[in-house]
This record gives sequence, C-alpha cells and structure tokens, in this order.
Amino acid sequence: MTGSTVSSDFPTTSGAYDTSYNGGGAYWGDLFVSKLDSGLTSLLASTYLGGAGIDLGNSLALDTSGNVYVTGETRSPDFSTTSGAYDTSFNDGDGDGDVFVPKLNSGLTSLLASTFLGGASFEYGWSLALNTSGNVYVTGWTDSSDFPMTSGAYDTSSNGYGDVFISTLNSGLTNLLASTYLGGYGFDEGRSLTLDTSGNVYVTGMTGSTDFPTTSGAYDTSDNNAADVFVSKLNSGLTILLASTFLAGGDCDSRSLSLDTSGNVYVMGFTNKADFPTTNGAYDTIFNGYWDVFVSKLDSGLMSLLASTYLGGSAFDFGNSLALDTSGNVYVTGMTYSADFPTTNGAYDTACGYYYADVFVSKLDGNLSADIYCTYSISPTSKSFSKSGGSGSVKVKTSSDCSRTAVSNAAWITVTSGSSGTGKGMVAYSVSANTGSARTGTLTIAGKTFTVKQARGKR
Ligand SMILES: [Ca+2]
Ligand SMILES: [Ca+2]
Ligand SMILES: [Ca+2]
Ligand SMILES: [Ca+2]
Repeated sequence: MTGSTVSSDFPTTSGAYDTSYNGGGAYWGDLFVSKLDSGLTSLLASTYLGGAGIDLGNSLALDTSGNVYVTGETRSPDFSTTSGAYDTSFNDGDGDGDVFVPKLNSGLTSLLASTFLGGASFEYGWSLALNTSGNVYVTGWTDSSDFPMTSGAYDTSSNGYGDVFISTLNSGLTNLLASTYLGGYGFDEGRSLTLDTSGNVYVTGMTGSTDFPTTSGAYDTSDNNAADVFVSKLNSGLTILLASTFLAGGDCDSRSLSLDTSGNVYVMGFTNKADFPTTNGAYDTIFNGYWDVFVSKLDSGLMSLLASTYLGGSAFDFGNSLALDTSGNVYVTGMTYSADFPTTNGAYDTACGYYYADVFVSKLDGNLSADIYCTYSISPTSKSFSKSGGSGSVKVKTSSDCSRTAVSNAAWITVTSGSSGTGKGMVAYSVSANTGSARTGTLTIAGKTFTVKQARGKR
C-alpha cells in the first residue's frame, strides 16, 4: 500500500530504503510504501520516500518480479531520482509540484529507478498500471502547457484549466515512450487507468469541459454541464482515441475502473444527481440522498451502458476503489456517513458509526444486481436419457426479486425455455439423440449444476 504520512514514527522495517521522515507540511509529508502478509498479521517491509516538501503516494503497481512502481505528487525538489532516469530535475521554480514515478525492489530496500514527470506548473499522478512488457502507464492531472509530450501522440497541446495526461515510460524509467493530453477547455482530471489484454488504455475521471473529446457512436456524446464522468480508450501507443464517452450529467466524480475477462468496463464514483443513469434489474435504481456511490458497466467499445446502479444511504456516500474477483463479482470500497447504508445479514459490521464516516466494503455480482445475496435451489439435480434423447424440466426456487439464468454447457443439450427469469420458475431443455459413446453434460441453472447422462448410441 502507499499513501502519505506526517508521522516521524511511522513504522518502517530494518534495512528499508529510507527509515527516517524527510519533512513536509501539516497534513502531508512523505509518502510511504508498506507491505503486509496476506493475513495482515505482520509488516514485511515498510519505507518512507520523499524529500523536504510534501510528497503524496496515490497509486502503486507491481511487476511480475514483485518490484513496486508508485505514482503521486511531489513538491520536493530534493525528491530522490536515479542516475540515467528520464527526468532527474524538478520542474518547478515556485514549488507547485511534479508527478514522480519511483520503482522499488519487492523488499523495499532499494530504489531501483526514480524519475520526475512534469512541466513548469502543477501536476499530480493519480493512477498507474503496467503492460505485459513492463512498461508503465501513468495518468493524472497537469496544469503545465509544457508537460512532456511525444510526437504523433493523440493530443500534444494543452487545452486549458488543466488536462488529463497519459504517459508511458519503459520499465527502467529511462525513456518516455509516449505521452498525450486529453481534455477540453475546462478542468479535466484522470483518476484511474487500466489496460486491456491488447494493451489498449482505459482512463476515467472527471471533466468540466463541454468540448471534452468523445467518439461517434459512444454511449453519451453530449456534455451535461458541470462535472461529468468520462471514460476514454486509447491505443497502447497513445496516438489514437479509440472510444470516449461521457457517463452522466453534472456533479459526479469518477474514482476507479476495472475490466472483466470479457473486456467490459466497470466504473465507480459518486454523484449527487437523482437522474444518474441506472438500468432495469440493477441493485438500486433510486437515488438515496446527498451523494451516492454509483457503479456502472459499459461494453469494451464504450457504446452501451450494460448495467448501472446506485449504492448508498440517505447521507453522504463516496466510492473510492473497485476491484473484480475471478468470478466477475464486483467489490467496492469507500466512505459512508449513512446510518442506513445497505448491509447484509451476517456481515462483519452492520452498524454505522454515529456522526463520523465509516469505511464500507460491498460486493455486487457482475450484473450489478443484488442477486449475489439470493439463494437458489433446483430439483431434480440430474436426469438420465436413453440414446434417443428427449426433453425434461427443472424447478428453480428463489425469492421473488432474485433473477436467474439457465445455460447449457454441452452442444447436445438445449435450453428450450426459462433461460432467464425472476423468482421461482421452470427451466425446460431437450437432449439430442446420441450416435456415439455414453456421455455426460451439464446445465448451469441459477448457479447450480444440473447433470444430464445419456446412454451410448452404438456398440
Ligand atoms: Ca516529504
Ligand atoms: Ca511541475
Ligand atoms: Ca482542460
Ligand atoms: Ca447517499
């Protein structure tokens, strides 16, 4: 993990790269990088990083060797850089700050590489990710018209009031491989970045620009005034804007995005709008008050809103980060002031602290419905057929607001009705005649496995 500390007694470990605090301001001082074991029982490694000024760590990523890349913001001209790094000199006369990208070994004992990234004005890095070659992609906000750009990049000139920047460096942090602005005449900030399996770059953040670039056919190409969420997709070389869309109207902010294994894009942030777009069947389609978290799912081309839900209670609810598990379930974390924030039976802590905000952790299914908390049963759970095949049906039991699907996992079994529905119901299927050896296939009905066995068709 990374962040910022003003504590001179922040826990560090023996032999760590930097075990002493370097100074800063009243609220932010040095960044820290710390590593705990998976059970969170021991501090495996922990180090300070920074100079005499304010240094903030905002995001980190690991390479396949376990080396740690960090990005954030430094206002320390003496921030440590390494010989041969892309930019070893601080770019501000008046101390506004630069983006930094340091790389530490997995034991946090040595600074393998470290570079500044920035121009004459203010900028900060919010998010970074590595591609399969180990190149580092960084996004954030820059107010510098001389932020380093590369020739042929999508947009090499700044657009006013700060823009999103997207930059990529080689794994040794010695070369700027590509760098582009993204934005319009207003404030535009990149908050979260991820890469798909082809190396394309997805960025989300907030824009105050009515002329923020969108692409033809995108989900929402018309600015909705005030602060809008945007989601944009560039090629790996940062030369082409492949897709770009607004997500919602005024006063919303985006914090995190992630892709599922099909390449669909999940975006999470918060909004104070009762007309934020939600979809039928989503967990919560009605705004709950003040600010709510939103979670939205777009296709990989950013053309359709596949699912979208609110999450929150009657007070302030802010989302901060989102991650998917290997089954496609969505985990969201953030902060809530709502005593009625939705919790589930048997959860770790179902009471919200009074007056002060609590951290929340929520889990939704990939369709952003509440079905993850539904229970299902099917009967029967198997059936045998002769070589001539035939048809059958399966009864599904669940509560009335729980949705269910039925799919076949074998070409010779066909779902003939009940492939989707809500509440209890029947699923019908047919089995083809068998001309080969005995076989077994399955249907997945409401997450349960229904087994079909069929006798051999010839001797
Ligand atoms: Ca510092
Ligand atoms: Ca700067
Ligand atoms: Ca701008
Ligand atoms: Ca709320």
